[in-house]
Amino acid sequence: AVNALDLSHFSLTRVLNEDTHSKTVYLLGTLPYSASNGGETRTEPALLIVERLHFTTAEANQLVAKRLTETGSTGQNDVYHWLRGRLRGYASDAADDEWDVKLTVVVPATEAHIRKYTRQERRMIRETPDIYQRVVLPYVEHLPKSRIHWLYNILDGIGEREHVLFNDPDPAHGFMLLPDSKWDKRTMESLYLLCLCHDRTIRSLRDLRAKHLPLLTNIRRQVGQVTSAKYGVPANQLRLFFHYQPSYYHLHVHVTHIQNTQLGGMTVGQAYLLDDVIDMLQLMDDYFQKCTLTYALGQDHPLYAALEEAGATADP
Ligand code: M7G
Repeated sequence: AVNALDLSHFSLTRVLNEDTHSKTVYLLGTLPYSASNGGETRTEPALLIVERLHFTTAEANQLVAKRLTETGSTGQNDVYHWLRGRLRGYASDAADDEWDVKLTVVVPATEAHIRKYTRQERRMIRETPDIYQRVVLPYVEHLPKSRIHWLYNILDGIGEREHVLFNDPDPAHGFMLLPDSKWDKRTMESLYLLCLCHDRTIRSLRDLRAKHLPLLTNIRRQVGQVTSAKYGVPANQLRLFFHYQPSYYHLHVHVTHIQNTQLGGMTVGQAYLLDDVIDMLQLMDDYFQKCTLTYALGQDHPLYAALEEAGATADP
């Protein structure tokens, strides 16, 4: 026999955990319960796990037309616009300052944006220094500068200036620190900041040399101090890393709270710890010019076809 549980009698003792990524809360409480053999009802300790369901395709199709209401702007930079909104029939009795969804609008959206966000198959790439020189570098050099307008806007003090947390203006080893647009700027466990260096000549990990160590160690030292003072999150609770391939070819460091385990951008072969990179450069000046980088790449990525043609997707 199945016991009918009446959750209206659940009495909360405490919240055990919250997973900001899977939108799940783990609650401990008590619940009146009788064993299936018809014993008496007793109040037992009960663990309740509540997970917000994701949008189904049917819901996604209806979302904007039928359910999205009361949107309000929270910011803009170049073609990126951020809003928050309410969903009809979702949290109708939420307090006035509570929002149901965080929205990002890219308009006008380019082919590159559309490809980046379209579900696609991925393959492992082994990018040798030779393939980097022949395939990747020419691609990076021909990317329209408009792709990183948003980033130069920030460095020039035009975009998102009210959000900048720290600025060391030194042209060689200085950088800016501000919230990444993925962060809701509220949930400490999903803290996500972005470090943009002022040097505009470093495109990615591949360009890093020992001469950049003062920049990297400066970031290492200062970021923790800022997050400690501002958010009470010290350096040993932060994960600092680079992406390869990045979407934007101007060197930047991702800064996330250690509890933020959003796997998307932190997987092996995509994320390179700042500390490891510093160590490698201390051991070897031209490590990133000589190494083979192995990473997963979507088949719709503009580099994919050329990399396949060059043999970078072949078995080792
Ligand atoms: P990436 O590794 O080049 O690309 O990181 P990814 O998006 O594939 O991870 C770029 C980072 O910059 C990402 O974490 C983005 O969320 C963040 N980002 C992108 N844009 C367009 C903006 C923006 O306009 N403002 C801010 N603050 N962050 C952004």
